[in-house]
Amino acid sequence: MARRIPRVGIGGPVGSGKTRLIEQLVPALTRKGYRCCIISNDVVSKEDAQRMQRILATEAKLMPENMIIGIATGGCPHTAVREDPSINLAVIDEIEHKDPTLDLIIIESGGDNTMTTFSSELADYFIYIVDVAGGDKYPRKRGLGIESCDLLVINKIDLAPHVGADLSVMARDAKAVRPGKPVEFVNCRTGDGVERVADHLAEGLLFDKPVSQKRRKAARRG
Ligand SMILES: Nc1nc2c(ncn2[C@@H]2O[C@H](COP(=O)(O)OP(=O)(O)OP(=O)(O)O)[C@@H](O)[C@H]2O)c(=O)[nH]1
Ligand SMILES: [Mg+2]
Repeated sequence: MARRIPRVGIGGPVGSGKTRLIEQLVPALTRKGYRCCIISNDVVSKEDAQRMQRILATEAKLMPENMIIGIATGGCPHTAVREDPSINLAVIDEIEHKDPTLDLIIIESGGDNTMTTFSSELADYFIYIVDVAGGDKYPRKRGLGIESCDLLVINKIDLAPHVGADLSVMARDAKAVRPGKPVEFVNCRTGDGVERVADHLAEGLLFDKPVSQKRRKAARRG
């Protein structure tokens, strides 16, 4: 049996910044020595996967293009990552056989409502991302995603003054609805705060041990 590569699921409402977060997260994780693969789910298109292939593979050369896979789920976005994750699991099975030394598989869910969660069969760590443009009421209005995720990411903080969102209210409410669980404020256009998201992954899922790096060093030693 192939080794189970750690997996992080990223969910959130349509347009909250899931793809931009991955575009910033992969360089941050690469700097820490981790090698990643991406699966991007969407309902009908593969636009996000194609964008990331261009930005992360062709331009930044951080990973091979075939390590960024688009899935057009053709139905309800959370079904493909929770009720019936079989398409995603089949793709992961292929990846685990192709390159078992990868450190992390990042799975983007299609944009959905506030009730998105991932099947534990599919993801080991769950990031839920919302943006401030929906208003500072978001955290206190709750929802399965916000309450159950391992890390809540609040994106587009640059837009807060333009939409009258008070970040301190969001921080206070997030703390109240997710006692003891982390929240990070980020700007995924500039990358501000994304290093801290990478730190959470390193500490909470990858345990600061880049498997690929250790194996590469061992291979060099002979
Ligand atoms: N101003 C600002 N815009 C952002 C930020 N993050 C993302 N965006 C913009 O928001 C839009 C949506 O971002 P995406 O990353 O595509 O969002 P998504 O959640 O992947 O969207 P779907 O996959 O379609 O649900 C894009 O036009 C981004 O450029 C941010 O921090 N600030
Ligand atoms: Mg996207």
